[in-house]
Amino acid sequence: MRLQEISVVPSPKTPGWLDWYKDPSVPVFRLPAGAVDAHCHVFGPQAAFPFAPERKYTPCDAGKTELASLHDRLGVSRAVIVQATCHGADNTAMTDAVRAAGGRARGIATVRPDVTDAELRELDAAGVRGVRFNFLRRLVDTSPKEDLTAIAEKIAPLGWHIVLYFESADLPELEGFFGSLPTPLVIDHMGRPDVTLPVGGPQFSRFLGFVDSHDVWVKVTCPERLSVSGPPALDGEQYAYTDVVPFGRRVVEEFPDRVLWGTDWPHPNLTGHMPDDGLLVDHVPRIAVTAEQQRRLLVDNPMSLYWPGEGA
Ligand code: 0GY
Repeated sequence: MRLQEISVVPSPKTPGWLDWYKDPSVPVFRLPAGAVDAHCHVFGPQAAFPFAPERKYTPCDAGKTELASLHDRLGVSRAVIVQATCHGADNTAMTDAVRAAGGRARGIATVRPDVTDAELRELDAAGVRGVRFNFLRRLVDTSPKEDLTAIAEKIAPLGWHIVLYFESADLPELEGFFGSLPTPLVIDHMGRPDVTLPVGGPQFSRFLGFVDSHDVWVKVTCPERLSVSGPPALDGEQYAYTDVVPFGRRVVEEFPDRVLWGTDWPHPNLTGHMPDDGLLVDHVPRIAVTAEQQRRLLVDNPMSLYWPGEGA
């Protein structure tokens, strides 16, 4: 059989998978010029960039073109595209999207411990500035700590950082390991707090203490993923994700120079509801209440981490 006759049958989406919101509202809050979406993903498209055999879910397609349109609509200028677990350690969909943005995107990769220096240099040239270590068992098979340490030692000389994704309940067990890592750390989604617990309670205080005593940046992202109160009622009366606001605000107030914001588009693995990305932008002034806090969160902080030395 000739190669062009072999057609790859696309995998069906995971049952219950919700596609990204097709017609997001134009946000009421106007993002400042140069705003960065520091946490988003691309999925495929599957025909061009097949998903990894070891993935734990099969998403819908959500490619670089759709991501760029969303950013135009929301008023986002730059993006940090985080390798999604459905692509395993094949970073080609992500690097293709980063390259296509012509210097206005950076990437976070997933690599294996046997990654070579030449491969890392190639990722760096494409715009990658970090790797992600994922500790969510529903997303990945857990990697041995020795493997993660080996990766950390290989990427440190490039000036990259490590993005950590974990559940708040796992922080006590993981924080010693995190503290041993040789690079700056970036924590996804505020370490996924249980927002039914008090913001001043032991769980979130432990997280804030960890941030305070290490070289750590925090993404105040994913109110839609953390919220128990959920999106607004259909009559639009209730503000979306109210229960997450005190957590985001607390982090922004305590660490104004080390917070990052992002959409998390296309919002993997949400089964209850899919957020209107316009509402996620409107969440920003609830947690960063002053113009100064907003400028740091949306522009200055991500610029200094991902585009050091460049003006917005
Ligand atoms: C997120 C969160 C999730 C998924 C992934 O790479 C991924 O598959 O990041 C999740 O399911 O909680 O940051 O997008």
